[in-house]
Amino acid sequence: MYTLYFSPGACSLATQVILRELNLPFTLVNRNNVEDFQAINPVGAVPALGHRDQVITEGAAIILHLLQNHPNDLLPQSAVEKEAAIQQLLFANATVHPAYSKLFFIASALPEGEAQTTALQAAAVGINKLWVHIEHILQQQPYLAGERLTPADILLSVYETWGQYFNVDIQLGPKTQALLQQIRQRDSYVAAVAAEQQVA
Ligand SMILES: N[C@@H](CCC(=O)N[C@@H](CS)C(=O)NCC(=O)O)C(=O)O
Repeated sequence: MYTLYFSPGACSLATQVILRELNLPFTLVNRNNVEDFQAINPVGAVPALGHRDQVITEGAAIILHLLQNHPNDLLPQSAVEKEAAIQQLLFANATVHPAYSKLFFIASALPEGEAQTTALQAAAVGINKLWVHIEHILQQQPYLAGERLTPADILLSVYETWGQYFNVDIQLGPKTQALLQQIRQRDSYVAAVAAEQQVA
């Protein structure tokens, strides 16, 4: 049994979707309900995954732990496809996520006004370049890592929702929009969103 520490709408939503895709039993714990969350993850971030006496942190490491320890269709067996899936997982987690994190940082670090608007727009330019790159990939293949769904697609579906919180113009190409919509309609994604709402 796993324990997933989450924050509503955060990147931990993607971890929960993957737990559900793998049919794994888990308990959801809202980070805000933990008295001393830093004792669980010293850097204070979600996701954190409790398992037996251990806590695993870092979203990509958690996902790889789950995929390597449980049967699944999300991590291909062949070396070439597996490498592509891991590369795109890290592209999503280590490139796209930080690009969106800039928006949150700017909004909290700068007071509302011209400087904040300029900085948010500059961050959005960087994000849009990534979505152009993603659209280019999706014009050639149905999923980010090739012919099948891998965790990168799920991560992007969560990250993209964060743009709505900021007054910035983030543009997605048609293939990207279609893929994200398809993922958000999966039973795992719908159930994960509902479960977050049920845990106060
Ligand atoms: N590199 C970390 C980043 C995690 C991260 O930035 N989580 C955000 C939510 S999406 C968070 O918890 N931010 C609040 C904080 O760091 O205190 C990972 O991939 O797990």
